[in-house]
Amino acid sequence: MLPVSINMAFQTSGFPVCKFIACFLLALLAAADGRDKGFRRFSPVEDTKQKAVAQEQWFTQKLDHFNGADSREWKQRYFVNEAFYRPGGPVFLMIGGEGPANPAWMQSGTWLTYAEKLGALCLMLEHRFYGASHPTDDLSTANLRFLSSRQALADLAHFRTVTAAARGLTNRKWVAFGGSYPGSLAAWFRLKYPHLVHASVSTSAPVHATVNFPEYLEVVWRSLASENAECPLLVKEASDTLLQRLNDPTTYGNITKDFNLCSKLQIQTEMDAAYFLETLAGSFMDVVQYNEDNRGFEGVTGTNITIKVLCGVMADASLGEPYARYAAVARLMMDTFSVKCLDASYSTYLRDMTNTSWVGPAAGGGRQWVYQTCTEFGFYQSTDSPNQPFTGFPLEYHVKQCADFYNISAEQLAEAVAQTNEYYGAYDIRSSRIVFPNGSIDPWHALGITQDIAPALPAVFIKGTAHCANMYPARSEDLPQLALAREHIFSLLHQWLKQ
Ligand SMILES: *[C@@H]1O[C@H](CO)[C@@H](O)[C@H](O)[C@H]1NC(C)=O
Ligand SMILES: *[C@@H]1O[C@H](CO)[C@@H](O)[C@H](O)[C@H]1NC(C)=O
Ligand SMILES: *[C@@H]1O[C@H](CO)[C@@H](O)[C@H](O)[C@H]1NC(C)=O
Ligand SMILES: *[C@@H]1O[C@H](CO)[C@@H](O)[C@H](O)[C@H]1NC(C)=O
Ligand SMILES: CC(=O)N[C@H]1CO[C@H](CO)[C@@H](O)[C@@H]1O
Repeated sequence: MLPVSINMAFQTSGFPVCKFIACFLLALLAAADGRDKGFRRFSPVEDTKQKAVAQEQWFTQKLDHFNGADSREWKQRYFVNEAFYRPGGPVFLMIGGEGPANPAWMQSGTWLTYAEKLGALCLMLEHRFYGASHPTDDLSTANLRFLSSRQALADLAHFRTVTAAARGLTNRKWVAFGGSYPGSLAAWFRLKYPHLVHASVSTSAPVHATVNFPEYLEVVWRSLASENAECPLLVKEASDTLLQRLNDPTTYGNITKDFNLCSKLQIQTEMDAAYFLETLAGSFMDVVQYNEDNRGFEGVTGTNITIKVLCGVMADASLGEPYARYAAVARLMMDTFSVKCLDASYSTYLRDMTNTSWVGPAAGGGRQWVYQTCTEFGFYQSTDSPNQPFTGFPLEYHVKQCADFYNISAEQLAEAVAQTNEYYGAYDIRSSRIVFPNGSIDPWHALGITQDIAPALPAVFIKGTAHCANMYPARSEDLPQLALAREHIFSLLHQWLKQ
């Protein structure tokens, strides 16, 4: 899944499969547990119960697929579920993303119900540089040059080829699955390696790279408004008030108290203000992105905090002016995640994001994913549009992080993003047997395939659902259109496997 926003404050969501984090929770968790455990929720794999069920296995992988003279190797983690396999059946490959691969997906999830019906062998490969898949000694910027979607696709191709030969599955039909960034990888795997992948389910996939992504917060506005038209207006009023107060240092004592900050608010640069404002906005971004998704099985907590709950707080006049209600939302998030106080300092974030150790505070995925945004995708959820509810974290704030963390300039970033679209085709992807589900509430649909490109490249529109909703296990309270979407995707797979 794609992070809601990148700053560390928000990176929590334990979605190995569907992530795209928000930062708020990360900040919260970091504050609660000390920096070294800040990414705790990135590591649900540590759950011993899950470990017993889905045994981890290791695959010898090349460090650099694009340099025949470099023979260095490393071990990549993967998981296997053979329970549904019937001889002659297809092979399903779940693609890992920008966090640890979570073995919960080897026990639940819609893809397994498809596997059961189709007799598929199920595999999940962790993405290089995330989780326990460490290709290099550390996360230095020099080493991160081996982190890219192209290297990841080549990992998948090599894994697919060698595993198929070893298990006698070379002539089986392989189907790739992924949600969010791995959803894009699923589509691109089929695009670039059509001889290895028969079909792909590319859920909530942002296939179009873009440096600036103000549309994200425009969808947040619409998703909040779909609950209550006043809701985004109240959020806007609150964030404008807060921005004004940031210009007046005499208010900092009150702000520190209102938002339960760990230490007295200090605003020395525009980066400090932007980081603080983004951290607070992140709670809304996170909640909207995952609204009512059935994520509990992944070990995610706080799933009962929905758009309805946040808009309920924003509408509660008994709490005071909108600014006070906004502060109440931040405290509700802290209570929900048992966090004592909020650490929203850019200098702490900078220190964490430049720590290159595998046990460092941002090694759960933050340092790696932001590197990928700076060198491949952009996706910066800026406040540059007038039609969104927040204030104060413009594109420049995001772009400056590329320079601060990795010495990557704005020009390099722009060129890299253009190259990504040139290489994969963005919205003009041409292939076949790829289905693109998208959810109308999910802000990431703004960069996804939302119209059928061709009969063999269909979009599946799910009105009212959030990020990757169709991948989570079905439950009785699911919207009827979500249940229909799952069936529709199944019938496409069923049909494509006969081709
Ligand atoms: C801080 O909050 C108190 C209580 O709400 C208020 O009386 C006071 O004027 C505020 N101080 C500033 C500088 O805004
Ligand atoms: C969410 O669930 C937790 C734990 O079950 C509960 O303590 C909390 O009050 C709930 N919050 C809301 C807003 O429903
Ligand atoms: C990086 O993080 C680790 C774990 O928190 C810490 O022990 C180490 O001192 C940090 N390194 C630097 C350079 O700050
Ligand atoms: C940053 O990059 C520029 C060129 O892209 C280079 O000249 C400079 O030495 C780099 N700075 C550091 C600290 O690596
Ligand atoms: C929100 C969104 O963009 N939905 C689109 C998803 O795809 C269908 C096509 O199947 C479009 O009709 C929707 O507009």
